[in-house]
Amino acid sequence: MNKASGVTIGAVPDGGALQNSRVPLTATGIEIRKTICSICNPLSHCGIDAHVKEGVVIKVEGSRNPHNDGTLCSKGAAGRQYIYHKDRLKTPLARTGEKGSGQFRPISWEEALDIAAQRLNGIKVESGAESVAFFAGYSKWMRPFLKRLAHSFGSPNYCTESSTCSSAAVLAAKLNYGCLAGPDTANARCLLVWSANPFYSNTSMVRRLLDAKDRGLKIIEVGPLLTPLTRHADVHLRIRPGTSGALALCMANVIIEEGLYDRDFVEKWTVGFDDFQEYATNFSPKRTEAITGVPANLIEEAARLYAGTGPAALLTSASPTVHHTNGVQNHRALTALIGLTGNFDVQGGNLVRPPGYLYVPGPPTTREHEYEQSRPWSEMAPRIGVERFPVWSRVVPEAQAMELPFRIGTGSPYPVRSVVGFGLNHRMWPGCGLLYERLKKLDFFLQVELFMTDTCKAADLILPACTSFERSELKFYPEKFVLWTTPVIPPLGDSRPDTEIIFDLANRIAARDGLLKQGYEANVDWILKPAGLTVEELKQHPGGLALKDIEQVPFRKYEKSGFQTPSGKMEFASTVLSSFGLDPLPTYKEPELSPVSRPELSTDFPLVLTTGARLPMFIHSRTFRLPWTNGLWPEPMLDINPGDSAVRAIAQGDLVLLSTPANSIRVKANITNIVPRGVINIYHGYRDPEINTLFEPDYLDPISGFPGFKSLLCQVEKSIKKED
Ligand SMILES: Nc1nc2c(c(=O)[nH]1)N[C@H]1C(S)=C(S)[C@@H](COP(=O)(O)OP(=O)(O)OC[C@H]3O[C@@H](n4cnc5c(=O)[nH]c(N)nc54)[C@H](O)[C@@H]3O)O[C@H]1N2
Ligand SMILES: Nc1nc2c(c(=O)[nH]1)N[C@H]1C(S)=C(S)[C@@H](COP(=O)(O)OP(=O)(O)OC[C@H]3O[C@@H](n4cnc5c(=O)[nH]c(N)nc54)[C@H](O)[C@@H]3O)O[C@H]1N2
Ligand code: SF4
Ligand SMILES: [Mo]
Repeated sequence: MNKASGVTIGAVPDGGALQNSRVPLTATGIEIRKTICSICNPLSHCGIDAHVKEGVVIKVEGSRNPHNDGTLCSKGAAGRQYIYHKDRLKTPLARTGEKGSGQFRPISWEEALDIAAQRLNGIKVESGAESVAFFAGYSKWMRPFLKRLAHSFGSPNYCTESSTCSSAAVLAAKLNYGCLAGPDTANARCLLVWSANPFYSNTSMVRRLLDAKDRGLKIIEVGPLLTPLTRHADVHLRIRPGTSGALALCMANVIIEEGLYDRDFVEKWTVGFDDFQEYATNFSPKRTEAITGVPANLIEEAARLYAGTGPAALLTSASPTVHHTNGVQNHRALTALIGLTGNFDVQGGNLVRPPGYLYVPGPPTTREHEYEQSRPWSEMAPRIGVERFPVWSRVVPEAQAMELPFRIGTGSPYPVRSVVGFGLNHRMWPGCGLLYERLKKLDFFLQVELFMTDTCKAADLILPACTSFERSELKFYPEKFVLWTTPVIPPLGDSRPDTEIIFDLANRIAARDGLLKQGYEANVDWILKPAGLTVEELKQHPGGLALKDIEQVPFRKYEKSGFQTPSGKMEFASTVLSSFGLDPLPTYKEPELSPVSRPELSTDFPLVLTTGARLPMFIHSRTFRLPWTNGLWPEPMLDINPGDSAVRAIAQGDLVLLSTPANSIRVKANITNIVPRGVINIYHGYRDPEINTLFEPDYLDPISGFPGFKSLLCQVEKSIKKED
């Protein structure tokens, strides 16, 4: 056992690699090496025991650590197909043909980095550093370093995939409380799951959830779809997509009317309650049933259960409540329930935890955020998105990437001439064809990727990145242990870790940043300083270090330090929104395209479309190319309720035409009760057809800039032949 300054550390309990394996190791020359799977999100990143022979991964198994306890999901189990896929990029490539033609020539790293430096520094001299935007796709591990590189280069325009994920929910929570507060499921008596399906999206959470259920946890699920969670839920509120705000206001109304709210907290620690209370009276259970489709008695039951079974926690997700043109206000309305019922920062409610590292909440504290921003905003040009989404720019320390397609190719207020993308996938954007066309117009598009994707074809220069098996990274786990991985195999071909590319670029385009000059490990040490950990020390423990004796974070911290909002209190009426001339209350507005807001469209588009619900074997655009995962769900299909298919004479597997006001695609129909009547569900990430062509590129929430991926109008018709 070791004592670092912040925490006590010890080896992570491990079932033992040898025990785990059925392979006779010494006789075969097979070694088991520890790494992590980073195919999906940072709350997962399961530990892997990689069986390696002669530099090749021949098998993967889940590490028996406290996080994934020997398990892997279908995506992780297909890890070898991911690492060794034929589309892996293995050498730097320079464009030779027309943009988009896919014609490139292999070049050396030296030449590639020189080209990058010459172009980026040239554009900076001609048009200012802000003309270069830096972007990180779904991968998070390189983000702190990329952000620092962008700011040290002088550009405020660091942006990420979080322009469509998570940040809007964080923004909403910050407007209300000044910070996020996550559910304390282990100690809650009631869990209100507002649109999350951890069975598919966060599998390592599920064991803990089911354990809590066994202990008597009451579960309320909100969401239009039937999910594996539904059978464990005591109440399921099956709302029409995009109406969360109305449902939450109605629950608040019931809770206030029945005196189930926490008067003391509300009086001492909130502002705007009277206006909120009055506004919520517009949402009677009957009227809300008409808006949301949820029976009035179920809404009342859920409100009483949540407010009456304290402590109660609220579990939300990164996207379904905020993938709407009314997303931020919806999310504000539903997170307001936490304070209203006195469940804020109390045991078994929603806890404020110190920020962890890379989206994993909890101690120990690091200097990640201090590290990232090497230059204050005031010393840089205004960020992309600041004019259209000023609230975003006030609260979220990034540029809003949904504005990129509109800003490239215009000179106002300054030109955006270059993009440096780390895993930029244009198909993530609504109306994604526009961004692709704009990327082709850039003076210089540099893309760092694992695979030769469609987006790569628009690039001038492509640099090959490697997978988590081939690199070193720092990983904290919610189960209070930390890992520093070392490569289990050498990078494939000439590929390199993203961080190596970032630090090599830094030497050429941000040479004045003394810290970046010191290299990757020194920078991680700098970030880790407050935790009392070092890379060197972590290297000695490939299975991970348990972080023990971490100081218990106190509850009700606001009693000492207030809330980090302008008023110092929880804000039912947001000071920030009102300062931008926006409605301070979490008012409910219909989605821009809904049967209520656009009744004139209802003949042509009578159904509501929700897109992108998660499937267990896929993650975004990543695992469709793997035979094992693809074999589990080989064909893109839309989900349609039997009632809606019957009136259209659609049979299971029929080819149908799915149309929205923006576009139409052809796809097969899957008839299922997973979707309620009047709602169509389609999964995202397939390449053909690409569902993000069904949206206009500016179908965005005016507060956050998030796309309305989960509420749109559509029609489904039987498609007789391909040409009709
Ligand atoms: N296997 C897998 N796991 C993933 C991902 C993946 O692609 N594949 N993606 C990761 C990422 S980036 C994210 S953001 C998360 C998302 O993770 P989750 O949010 O847990 O998953 P979803 O399936 O998108 O949505 C969950 C539920 O939200 C409900 N819902 C849909 N529309 C609405 C609505 O309008 N209002 C309300 N209240 N509910 C609605 C649906 O009932 C749906 O079942 O998953 C992460 N994990
Ligand atoms: N219609 C619809 N669209 C959606 C959504 C939806 O629900 N509906 N969900 C949205 C949400 S919540 C999200 S999070 C986004 C996700 O959107 P994306 O960012 O597009 O997600 P991915 O396809 O996982 O990753 C992008 C690219 O990163 C590359 N990559 C993977 N690992 C690495 C690495 O280590 N280094 C580098 N340099 N590249 C790497 C992958 O090969 C891939 O091409 O999609 C959004 N789009
Ligand atoms: S893809 Fe699966 S195995 Fe890999 S980290 Fe996510 S849940 Fe774990
Ligand atoms: Mo996401």
